Amino acid sequence: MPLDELLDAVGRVALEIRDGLSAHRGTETGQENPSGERQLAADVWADERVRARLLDVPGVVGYASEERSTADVHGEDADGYHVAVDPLDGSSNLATNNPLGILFGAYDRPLPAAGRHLVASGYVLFGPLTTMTVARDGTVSEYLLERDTNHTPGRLLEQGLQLPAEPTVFGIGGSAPEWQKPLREYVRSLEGRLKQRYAGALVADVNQVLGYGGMFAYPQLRSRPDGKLRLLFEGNPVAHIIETAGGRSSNGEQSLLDVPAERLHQRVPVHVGNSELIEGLERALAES
Ligand code: AFP
Repeated sequence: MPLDELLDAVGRVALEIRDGLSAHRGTETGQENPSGERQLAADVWADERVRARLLDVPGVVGYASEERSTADVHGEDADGYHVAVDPLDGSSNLATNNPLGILFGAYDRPLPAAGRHLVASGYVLFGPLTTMTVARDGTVSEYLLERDTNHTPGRLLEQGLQLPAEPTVFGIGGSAPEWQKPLREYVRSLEGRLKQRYAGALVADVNQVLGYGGMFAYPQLRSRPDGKLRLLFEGNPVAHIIETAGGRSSNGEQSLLDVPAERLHQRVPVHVGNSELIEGLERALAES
């Protein structure tokens, strides 16, 4: 099945990238990506690798990434999977050897497209273990990625992952003085009940929400009314994973999966986690 082949290809290229990280550490390109952020040599290298491997998969006809300004569509026929990738999510963590990973979503139509058109999404986490978490067919599964294994896309660690009912952690990007006042007050109401933990890489911050229950947000900031994260490459895949695991996502008003996608590199405020926390946050923002 093409989707299985796509996931298998993500797993294989992830191991190549993990092996090449130390060689690409610390090198600047002096360039910016299409969102105007500093581009590291590791970002460009990972993007080339992932693009080549994924466009080789039968059934994958389009590739878009945070690192290139336009989508790459192969052939005349637009039917097939259009893959949106953050090839090295959290790459600034490479300098300090903190966790980072790969984020991806496979859409059934040309990009940009809304998250409702995702047929699968997932992330690879380069942590103490290299794991791949995938949402497809209404189920979230976690795989261990290892070399020399017969398992594809990896050794199954868990199937049917659901957010724990009792949340324990939260992490919020940006600095508190930059948040809207209702968000600051909402966060204050969580303190004491939840523990604050923030990795600075979306894959790691979402992974801990999936494991412990809680909330992650990269909200609207005074200096960035649309937040920092990109809808196609970051917001949609994590929303799809968290919603499939029984949680909720929001741009502050509605599910991220319903946010119309107008531009490839469009930013969006991201809030994901246990339903009661995201509903509480939406209420707090609406009352402002
Ligand atoms: P980098 O890829 O530049 O490290 O950015 C990572 C990221 O896009 C996302 O993975 C994090 O959630 C967010 O930015 C962290 O941003 P701050 O550095 O502002 O905390």
